[in-house]
Amino acid sequence: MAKIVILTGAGISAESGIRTFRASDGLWEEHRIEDVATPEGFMHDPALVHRFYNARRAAATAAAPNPAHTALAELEADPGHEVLIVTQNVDDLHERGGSQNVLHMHGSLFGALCHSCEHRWPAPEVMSPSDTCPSCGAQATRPDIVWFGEMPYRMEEIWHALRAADLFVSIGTSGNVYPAAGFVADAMHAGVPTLELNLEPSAGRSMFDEARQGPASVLVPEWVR
Ligand code: BJW
Repeated sequence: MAKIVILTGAGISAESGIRTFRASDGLWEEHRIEDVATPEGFMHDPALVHRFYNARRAAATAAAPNPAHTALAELEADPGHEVLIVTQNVDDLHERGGSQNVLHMHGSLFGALCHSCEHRWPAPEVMSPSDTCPSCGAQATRPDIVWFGEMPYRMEEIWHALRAADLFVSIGTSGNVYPAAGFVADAMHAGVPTLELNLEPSAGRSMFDEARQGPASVLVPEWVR
């Protein structure tokens, strides 16, 4: 059975109407990374950070999976393949598209985390700085999101899967944020073939064995079927 590790980024959800980060109309055009995507930004102005993630949670809830998400679910359902989706995305469109083996390395909009006792629970639609942790009662709740300077989730598991893979595929990511941007090099060093599917060449394009350019809703179903 072929083991396929698939890294996805904001580009796979773009055609579902979810904004990417680094495009000219991307989220980082309107928001300073330091303000909304670092622990320091959260300590400085938790209300601002909650507003940013509340708006993105609402946008993700209103969005629907596109043909790229559903094609990956079809691939996973094929008994000839063992598929692991490692997503940098904090939306739930892979799951709603039918994928089951999904690892959210940068966390989820739909999770809340207590930074006092590290308890996790489903996030309410709207979070605010006055929310209290259902476990310890502290007024120390934050979205369960991996910010800059924090360790992405389940890295050992990801590296292990990468080394054991028969194919590594990267979809809809600019290759600017580590450690995900380093997965192509990790795969290459392990002798795993690599493929990129992206609207434009990523920062790591030259390391991929093959790269195809175009919208994910076209490229991914074409590759899967
Ligand atoms: C389409 C499309 C369509 C559009 N079809 N495609 C120097 C060297 C190495 C590392 C560092 C360094 N300095 C600092 C660091 C560390 C830092 C980092 O990488 N910084 C860089 C800026 C240099 N990384 C971290 O801090 C990470 N933690 C860490 O490193 O811990 C230590 C560690 C040590 C050792 C091992 C392991 C760890 C944490 C990073 C957390 C990232 N957080 C964010 C925000 C939180 C989540 C959220 O709010 O959603 O995650 S940043 C943001 O970028 C978000 C994304 O997941 C991430 C990646 O973005 P993505 O998905 O690639 O989106 P875009 O917009 O960049 O690209 C979209 C792409 O899609 C484009 O290419 C388009 O062409 C394409 N596209 N439409 C197909 N229709």
